Amino acid sequence: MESILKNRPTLTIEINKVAEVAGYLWQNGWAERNGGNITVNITNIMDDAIKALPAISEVKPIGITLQHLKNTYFYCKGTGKRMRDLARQPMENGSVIKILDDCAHYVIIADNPVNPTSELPSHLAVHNHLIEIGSPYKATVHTHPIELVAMSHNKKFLQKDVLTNILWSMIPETKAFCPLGLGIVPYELPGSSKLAEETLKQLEEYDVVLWEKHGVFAKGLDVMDAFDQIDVLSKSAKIYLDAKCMGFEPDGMTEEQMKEMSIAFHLPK
Ligand code: 2HA
Ligand code: ZN
Repeated sequence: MESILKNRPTLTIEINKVAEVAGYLWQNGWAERNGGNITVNITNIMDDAIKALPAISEVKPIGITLQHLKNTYFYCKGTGKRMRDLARQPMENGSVIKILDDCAHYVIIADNPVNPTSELPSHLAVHNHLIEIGSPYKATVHTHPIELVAMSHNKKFLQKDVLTNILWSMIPETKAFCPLGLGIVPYELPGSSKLAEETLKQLEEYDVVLWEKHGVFAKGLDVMDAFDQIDVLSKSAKIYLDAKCMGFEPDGMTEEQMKEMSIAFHLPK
């Protein structure tokens, strides 16, 4: 069967972005084995020919009912698939799914019957909420950034906005490009509905949340935007750790310097 990407430049651009980001996650050492997930809401770039495609899987339950996902379409990384493979072959290591009328089941429609990510309920719950509030955000990324996960092993960093303020103060760009900061989700079992619920709650206030001793979850306008926010936070975490490795606690920018940034860049916090 021919790929649905053929003669569809807009869809191809979005899927190529996913592949590019998957490569960055692997190169950064954030995506060991099958670690991490990416989902993108591609509903608004589906044409009638795609919508008419037959299912290539049986009808599968999502596990939860998500009222706002009726007849929506998502590209999802495949469960057990590697980011480093997805970077080269996005349609062999991920698939396009359609959510059915009951908002509780889905089918795979293209290109291959690759089962979607084990974190599907949490990713789709976030997309459901984004649609509900009329958000323009279309992408979610989960990955395992080394320095941020390392910092999550210290309770003092897990108090609300402690880590946000440290990371913002390491380099001016971080506050400018991750203006909402970093939310915190205390440890929960991977793939669990509790993890999904807590993530959803934190994402009301933040674009990126840190899962204690596990990784981060980000939402963005597209997959590049979600990646960029994780990347700037990770850069700050590296600077903090480099200073600690040189044997000192970094001073960080002063409160005044951070306030000056907020005013100059019209930042919300
Ligand atoms: O899908 O990272 O948390 C692999 C994971 C689950
Ligand atoms: Zn993970």
